[in-house]
Amino acid sequence: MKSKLPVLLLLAVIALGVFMPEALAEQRSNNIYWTPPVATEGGRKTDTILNVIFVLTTGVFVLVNAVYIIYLIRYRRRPGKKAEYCHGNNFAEIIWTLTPTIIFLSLAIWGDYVWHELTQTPPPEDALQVEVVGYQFAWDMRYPGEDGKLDETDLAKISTENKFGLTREQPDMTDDFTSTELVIPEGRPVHIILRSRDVIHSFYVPEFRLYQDAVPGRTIDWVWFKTIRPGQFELACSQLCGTGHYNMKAPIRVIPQAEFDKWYADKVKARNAQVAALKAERASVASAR
Ligand SMILES: [Cu+2]
Repeated sequence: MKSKLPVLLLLAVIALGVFMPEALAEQRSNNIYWTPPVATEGGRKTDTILNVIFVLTTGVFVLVNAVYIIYLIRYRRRPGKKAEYCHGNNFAEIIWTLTPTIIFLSLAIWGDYVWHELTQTPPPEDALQVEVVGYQFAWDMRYPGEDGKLDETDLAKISTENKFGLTREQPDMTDDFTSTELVIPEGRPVHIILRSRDVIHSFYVPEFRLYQDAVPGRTIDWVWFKTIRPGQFELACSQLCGTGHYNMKAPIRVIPQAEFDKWYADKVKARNAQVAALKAERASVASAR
């Protein structure tokens, strides 16, 4: 008797796919069988490759199976029909070897070109620099303050008092401000300086088609992207980094430039006030001595 196990397994897998999509993708209510709508220029390029490969493989799949089924029926064993011997066809063999070779090579070259473009091209001059630091179990963003650039850091200087490892003499006097959400002006290149304070984390935003590990002891400075639409996204750590990993996330807000400018100005103002208060406090302590 034939075992029914493979059939039962197949049915179970199909049932999982049909009845459980909500459980697997609780954030998404539509289009759950495809990638989430893209939100960056680079992501569009990645998607084009993905779509072309998908169409290509679907076409080949249908074609191969159609030929297979046609031949099965047409050349099946029938009474009175004798099998014919065929040694092969050199021309046909050259064609079906060359065609996939050319397709595979083109895909590899194209993919490599886009990969190079997305990861090896330096960010544009006008890119907004934001440092994103992962730690167990949250994200810290550091934005350049009034002077327009991020203060220098040294990984060896990271401590509880100096959590970004700033090299300046009084790290708490930095003009840079921090944020627990990643706020991005729409359409402007954003250059992410990625670091980790403890273990390996991962900067993963599906809508940006962006995935990069943050490795302790390293400063990763090649991630940059340009958004193409406003929206609310989520930065979720994508490397199992400990017990709180499931909750290691930060909101991402892509907003129009004007709205961003206002948010930014408010943050700079608040930071400057903090630094001024700190300065005054220090001065009064010094004069009391
Ligand atoms: Cu993590």
